[in-house]
Amino acid sequence: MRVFSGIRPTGELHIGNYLGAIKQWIELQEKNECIFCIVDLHAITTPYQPERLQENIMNLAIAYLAAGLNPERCILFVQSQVKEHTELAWLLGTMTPIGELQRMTQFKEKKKKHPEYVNAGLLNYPLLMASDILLYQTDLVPVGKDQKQHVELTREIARRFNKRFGKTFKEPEVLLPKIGEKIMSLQNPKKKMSKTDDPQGCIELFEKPEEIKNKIMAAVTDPGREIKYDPKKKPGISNLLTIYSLFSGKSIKELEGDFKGRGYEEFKKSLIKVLINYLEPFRQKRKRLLKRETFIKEILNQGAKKARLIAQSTLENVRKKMGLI
Ligand code: ATP
Ligand code: LTN
Repeated sequence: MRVFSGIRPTGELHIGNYLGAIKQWIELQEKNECIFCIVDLHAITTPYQPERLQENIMNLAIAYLAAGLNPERCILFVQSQVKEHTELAWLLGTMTPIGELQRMTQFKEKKKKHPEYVNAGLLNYPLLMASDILLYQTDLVPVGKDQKQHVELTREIARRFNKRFGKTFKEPEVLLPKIGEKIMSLQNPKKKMSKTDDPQGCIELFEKPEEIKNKIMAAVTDPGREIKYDPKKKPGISNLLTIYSLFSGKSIKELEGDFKGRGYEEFKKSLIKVLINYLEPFRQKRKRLLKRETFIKEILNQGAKKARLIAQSTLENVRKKMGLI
């Protein structure tokens, strides 16, 4: 199977990004043909600092490697290094009704959040994402739940194109994790954990042990003291149980049994230990990678070369079908 996914270089990764996306990627790379992208052209659709963009790109590349992506088993590259992405996005835009873009939840949310910065790129964001996916004839797109709608739109775009111009694109499937498709903020368990929204509600992938401790101890819990999974009545504890389960490999049922009658504080202290132990190797690996800039740039350049070959072949076919050659 061909697998494609990407993350925007907009800041430090958090455990929501890891559990929703990267953890699946690491497993998928063993048995599939995987392509993972740093989507810098998507990152500039929301307010950003140009002088920090290159640093964010490098940091995300380091995060991918530190979390376990293996450049010998997958293609890693930066979106803007493969020009075919923007060309295909333009072509797909000429056959996508504006209404379909305007009704995307992410567009509506970002519009509300940055009313001063509602640019055409933000509206066209899903076209570029569809182009990322379709250029590589992708079978599977492993993402968190918030991105499901974009993948569904991508399928619709592929179907419409194939119907009008003849079979050109594969229709990709979204792949959501069985649990952890939406990790919630520690400060507001009704909102998703987000790297640009609230840093206090996020545990970063490379967070210092001391900070992990502070943030978990300060995490919002619910009335009562029972450790029970019930997302409606106990969203705070249910979110922490999900996180605990995914990082420890124990089922939620098992954890409910283990912590029966033991209260929130004891549960949180145990979760802190689990998180610190799991994330420590990532921190160590990142430290080593920080000193290897040339090596990382070389991985990204090689990745872009390989990606370009696939992208060029799809784009040439698209241009032909649309009457451009
Ligand atoms: P931003 O705050 O910049 O919008 P983000 O934290 O929402 O960023 P993205 O770069 O949009 O993260 O997402 C990268 C990947 O992580 C996507 O596959 C997305 O679905 C997944 N993801 C993001 N947040 C969560 C979350 N809270 N739970 C599960 N998966 C998530
Ligand atoms: N929109 C996604 C990032 C993204 C992506 C993609 C994910 C851009 N292109 C292609 C999967 C496949 C997000 O997480 N915000």
